Amino acid sequence: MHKWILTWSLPTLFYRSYFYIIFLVGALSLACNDMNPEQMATNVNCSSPERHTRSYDYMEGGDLRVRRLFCRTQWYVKIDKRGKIKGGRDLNSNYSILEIRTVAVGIVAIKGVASEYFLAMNKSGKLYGKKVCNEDCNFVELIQENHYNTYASANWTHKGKEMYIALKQNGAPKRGQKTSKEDTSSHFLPFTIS
Ligand SMILES: *[C@@H]1O[C@H](CO)[C@@H](O)[C@H](O)[C@H]1NC(C)=O
Ligand SMILES: *[C@@H]1O[C@H](CO)[C@@H](O)[C@H](O)[C@H]1NC(C)=O
Ligand SMILES: *[C@@H]1O[C@H](CO)[C@@H](O)[C@H](O)[C@H]1NC(C)=O
Ligand SMILES: CC(=O)N[C@H]1CO[C@H](CO)[C@@H](O)[C@@H]1O
Repeated sequence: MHKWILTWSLPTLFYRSYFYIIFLVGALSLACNDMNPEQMATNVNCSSPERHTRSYDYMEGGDLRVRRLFCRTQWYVKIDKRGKIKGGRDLNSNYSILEIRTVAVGIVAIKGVASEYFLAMNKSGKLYGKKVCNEDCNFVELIQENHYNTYASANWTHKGKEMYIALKQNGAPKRGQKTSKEDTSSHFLPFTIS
């Protein structure tokens, strides 16, 4: 896979085309050529980064970034020790330190470093922590025109609409069905850990 193909195609990455791009990668990859695009998106084993070490370093930090995700509603995404997802403001808390791993082109898995829970969204749009990563843990990461990142479930939609990771004004996670990419509660900045 030549790097220029990725850098060329990523700026034009739309919601509807990411499966196509995954298919393109899948078709070129021996390891995955027996999978259809949806399986590529969902059958990602997040605990074995070796499978996806091809160079997807189009985003700062490459395959694995350790970040705090700061929501435009002024909360950090926090995964507490029992795997509960909520907004936090305490910068001394390790529960808001997240590993953002690229698991396929444009798709990430987000893991709380201290809790060791993955951030997951179920079919109903509920955010929860999951010890063993499955398709609920895969999110499509996009940089929006306003320079904020959005994270839409790679597996679930609601009535054909994407469901986003979002934190409400009070810090509570927002139901996926009620989110949109325009809503400030779904806009995030990935901050490096100082
Ligand atoms: C994921 O990969 C790890 C390490 O290669 C392996 O131990 C584990 O069983 C795999 N899990 C699944 C669900 O395939
Ligand atoms: C946070 O992580 C640092 C470095 O791993 C560790 O020294 C510190 O004790 C942790 N703090 C808490 C509150 O867990
Ligand atoms: C999603 O999680 C919520 C809260 O745990 C639960 O009530 C709901 O049944 C779950 N939905 C699915 C489809 O698993
Ligand atoms: C759109 C999509 O990929 N949906 C899949 C989500 O995960 C479930 C359970 O593995 C599949 O049945 C869906 O097809």
